[in-house]
Amino acid sequence: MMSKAARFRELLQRKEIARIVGSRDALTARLVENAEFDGLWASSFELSAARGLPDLGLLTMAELLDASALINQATGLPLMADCDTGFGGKINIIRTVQRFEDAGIAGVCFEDKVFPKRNSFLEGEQALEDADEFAGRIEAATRTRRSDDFTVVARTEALIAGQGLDEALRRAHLYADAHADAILIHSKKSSPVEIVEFLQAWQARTPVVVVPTTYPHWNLAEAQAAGVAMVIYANHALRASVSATRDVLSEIRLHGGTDSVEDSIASMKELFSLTAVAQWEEWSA
Ligand code: SPV
Ligand code: MG
Repeated sequence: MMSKAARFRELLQRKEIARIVGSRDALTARLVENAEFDGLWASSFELSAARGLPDLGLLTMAELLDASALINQATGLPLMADCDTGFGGKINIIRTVQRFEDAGIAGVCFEDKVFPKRNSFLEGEQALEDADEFAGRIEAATRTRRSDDFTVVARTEALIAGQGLDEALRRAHLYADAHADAILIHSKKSSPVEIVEFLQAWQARTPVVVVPTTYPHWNLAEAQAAGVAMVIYANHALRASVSATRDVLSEIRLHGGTDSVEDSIASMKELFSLTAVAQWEEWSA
């Protein structure tokens, strides 16, 4: 059987665009698998939010690893971990790759911002790391992995930082020279125009990953035609949970009971199934 890392690499390289989904816990990962997506994203935003924290580089490497390993073990889907800026300098990136590969994670993504990074959609300054320094870290990451299948994605935040297409391309080429397997190009524009310009100039030098949070009307077929290899639906499961939980709690409070929400929330039977109780009962027999 192919390893998860090999399957993730295949997702990036196949003709058909791949779709992975932010999953903050094992249960969400099971829902993602049941909905037949291709893989999982351990999102720094979602994992921070689930702990009541902002996405400001507060999670430690050990916290992200612990969460990623639990999510990874819950399904057969390959998982890419969002390792932010890599928790420090080059040696921290090296240890991060060692630990995540050992945990059976399929790949990691590092972004070229200064630690502690700020979520890409926050207003205010987005400070970029020196491009050569970051390329050196990516080179170290790719040298460290034991299996060639373990994927290292380099994410450039040049567009997020308002530095324009030329700087995004300069950085992406440096990271590809440093053997990044794919480039994640992020944008906070409400249209994919700067992503499309990037893809046209990039000429498929490596697979390209995008996070279409702010340009949701760009559909999968259009993204594939423009040359995207993988999309990340980074925060939709969390946002769906927040709105559903908020609405159900307010309904219960308003009606003084749970009768009116009973039909709209997942049944206990569904939860038993998602937690594989039948399998565990069989093992305990
Ligand atoms: C995440 O999901 O943590 C990401 C994507 O890195 S974004 O929130 O858009 O920065
Ligand atoms: Mg993140």
